[in-house]
Amino acid sequence: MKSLLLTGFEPFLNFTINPTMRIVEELHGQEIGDYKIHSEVLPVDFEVAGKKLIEHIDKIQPDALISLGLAGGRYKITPERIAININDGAPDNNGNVRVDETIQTEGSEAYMSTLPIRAMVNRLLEEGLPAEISNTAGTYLCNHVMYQGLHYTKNIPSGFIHIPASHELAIQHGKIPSWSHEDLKKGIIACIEVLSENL
Ligand code: PCA
Repeated sequence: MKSLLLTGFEPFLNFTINPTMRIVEELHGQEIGDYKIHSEVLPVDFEVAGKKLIEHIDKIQPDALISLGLAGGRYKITPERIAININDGAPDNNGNVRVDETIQTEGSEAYMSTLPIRAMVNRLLEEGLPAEISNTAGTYLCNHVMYQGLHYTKNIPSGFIHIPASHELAIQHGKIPSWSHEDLKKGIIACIEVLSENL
């Protein structure tokens, strides 16, 4: 059986819950398609997130890497197409501020996801779950982790999926669209099944 490193993120900014955390925790140890899932939660910290990701990759030696992040305000599950070599945005959870900073001085300007993102979107739509490819992961921690993952792992499928808020988060936040936790999790399981079938 192959191994898949599945990462989520801790809460950040005014999002008091990060729905990716519960999803990855519940999927840890499960077998989906040909993959045994190994889950980790990453800090929302420009200094630490990439280093932690690389430590996990070195330790687990996964056959695939999928990172999840919350896109509060989005309506659909959105596999990301591209990560860019930029850190920029609001202060992270430890107050680090990055402005127009290069992530890897020797790295490409951008890396394309090596996940089967079109097939993932098609499967989600078949299952009645709203989905589309996103052409920007932003410049905050999600883009950072997607970029670092693609820069570091050259030979395995690797990429990032943004998800909408859960109902639990939306109740606290008050102004964002939301999905049930079960549907969010079902969508991520479907994406992993598609990856397994596309090997
Ligand atoms: N979403 C943020 C960072 C952590 C998360 O879950 C982002 O989209 O960059």
